[in-house]
Order: sequence, then C-alpha cells, then structure tokens
Amino acid sequence: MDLKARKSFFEQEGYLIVEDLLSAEEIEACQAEIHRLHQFAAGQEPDEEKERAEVARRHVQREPFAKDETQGNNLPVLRKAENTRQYSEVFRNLAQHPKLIAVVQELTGSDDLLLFRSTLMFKPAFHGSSHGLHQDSAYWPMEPPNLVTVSIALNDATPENGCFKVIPKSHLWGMQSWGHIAREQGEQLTDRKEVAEQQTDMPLSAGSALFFHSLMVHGSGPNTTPTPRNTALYAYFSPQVRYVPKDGKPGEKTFPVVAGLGGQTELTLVAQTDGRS
Ligand SMILES: O=C(O)CCC(=O)C(=O)O
Repeated sequence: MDLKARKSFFEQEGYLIVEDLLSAEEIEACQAEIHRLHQFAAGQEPDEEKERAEVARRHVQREPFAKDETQGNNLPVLRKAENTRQYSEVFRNLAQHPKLIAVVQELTGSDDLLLFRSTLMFKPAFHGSSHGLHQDSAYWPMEPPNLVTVSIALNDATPENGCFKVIPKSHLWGMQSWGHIAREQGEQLTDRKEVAEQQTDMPLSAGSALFFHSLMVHGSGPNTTPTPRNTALYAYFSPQVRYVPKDGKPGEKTFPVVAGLGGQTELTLVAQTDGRS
C-alpha cells in the first residue's frame, strides 16, 4: 500500500497494520528490558539501578486474575507498566522510533506530535486475562477524540495468546457504553451480544504494529498458551487536540513532544473554561 492508500484505509477502517516495523535486534532489546522491569518489580535490581527501579515499581500493575503470585525465577505476574518513558530509555527511544513517527505523522496529517501514553501491556503465559471491548477516548480528557494509538508486538501475538480484537469501522459509531475492561480469562469480551460477532482478530508477528483510532472499539482475549504476549503501546496526538480535563483534575498538563514543534521537548496544555486550551 502506498502512503495515500494507507491513510485512506485507516480513515475508513479505523486501524492499519504495518509489518516488520522493528528489527530482530530491536525486539531483543525490548524483551531484555521487559525482563529487567519484571526484576525491578520483584525488588531484584542491582544497586546502581535502585532509583530507576523505584520509579518503575510505582507504575507496574499486577495481573488481577493471576492463578499464581509468581512466574519463573520468582518474577511477579504483571498486567502492565504505565509511563514507561519516565524510567526506561529503551521505551523512551521506541516512542520516537523514526519508522513509527513517520506512520503516525502520515495518519494524523501532522508533523508535530505529542505523546499521550507510553505503556507496556503484558499477557503472561497461561495467566494473561482479557481486556473487554472499549473505546480509549471514553477515558481520555482530550478533544476532539482523535488520537492514534500503536500496539507493537514484541512476541508473536495470536488469537490463542490474546492478540488484539477490533471492530472495523467502529471509530465512526461515536462514543458508546461498554462496561468493565478487566475481565477474567473465561469471560466474554462484551456483554453486548449484537456486536460480539463483529470482533476481528488482529494477529501480529513480533516487530509488527497495529495503529488504531482512539474511538475504535477494541479489546483482547486471554492468554491460554505457554507463550507470553507482550506489546509496547503508545498514543499520540497533534497540537490540534486540546486538553479538556473533567472537574477535579489538574488545570494544565505537560506532554512530551516526540516530533516537530521546533524541537522543544515538552508542551504544557492549559485547560480553559470554555473547554479550549
Ligand atoms: O493490549 C491489550 O491487550 C489491550 C490494551 C488496551 O486495550 C488498552 O490499553 O486500551
């Protein structure tokens, strides 16, 4: 697909798969860092990594439905790690990978990009639970709801180990109600029977990536296999998107700049009373 075709596919379907975005060496470096973050979560860091490990520990979440407390090597069973760019050079650099940024610039039509989210999603062997169908923009204080997320597979992601499921074209449905996200292994991904059969598996080989619109309905199944399914997930937006926090949330928020904007490293968006920032 040429660039124009990729953009129009994304606009129509709400998602785009780009194969082989990362090299084997880059995947290996990400996997090694994931192992290190699990060691940090277990308090197994060397002295020179203490400070970084403490920050990382504040951002990891244990798998809520794990059958055991630990997996091999006494490492904890984790579900995710948020804000990876704060404590991981590997994942800070990955957020600005030139191949990744080029696709997001193409899909948003903007040379200037800010980073909304930098996360690792883990589906540990046998333990990984499901993510119920949802729309990300329902949870994000950003208007218009027009962000682009990428999920980069760091292992092969299959229907059996919990790859993404999307409902193509659902980014055109507007915001809807979906119920809870964290679901046990045996649970359906949605209680809405009328849409359940529209879910489509998005298997990815390691190093390939799924880009999707922040209004697209998506989720993922359980991991019932001996193979983990780990992904790096980033959400990006152009400066046309405004920060519109709900009551009680901070009136301004600083976001990292990952491309353009004259080379500045971050930008503070101020929420204004009329909803504009
Ligand atoms: O990676 C997954 O399994 C699902 C992640 C997801 O849906 C999200 O964080 O919005």
